[in-house]
Amino acid sequence: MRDPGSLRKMSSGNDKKIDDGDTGTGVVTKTKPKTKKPSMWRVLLLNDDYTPMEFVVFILQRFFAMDENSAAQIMLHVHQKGVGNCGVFPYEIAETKVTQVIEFARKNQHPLQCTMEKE
Ligand code: TYC
Repeated sequence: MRDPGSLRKMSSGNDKKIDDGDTGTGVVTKTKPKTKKPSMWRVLLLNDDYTPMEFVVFILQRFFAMDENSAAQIMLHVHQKGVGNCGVFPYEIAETKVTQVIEFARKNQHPLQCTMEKE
């Protein structure tokens, strides 16, 4: 006898149910999801000897939505260790932030460098 209810219980999510007749059993095949979650990218700030500390704190507040304390903490970390994490974003957002930071630094004649790496 047909029992569509049991077919429903056999599968989930991405399963395709193929009714193979009237036996009440089904063949379940897996299909790959057609969308992938975007890979995430870490935006990094690099230390240099010339960019003023206050400018770096301002950058972190303006482009990474940090409060002044978090921004100062990250800035000091970069100052001491040479590199620091500003946040992790989907590729295009990370790329935009890197561009904005570098452009803003250049406009203010600071050599600040910002880059990104796959998480
Ligand atoms: N090292 C800089 C100074 O002493 C400060 C600085 C911090 C520069 C972080 C860049 O990403 C940076 N003025």
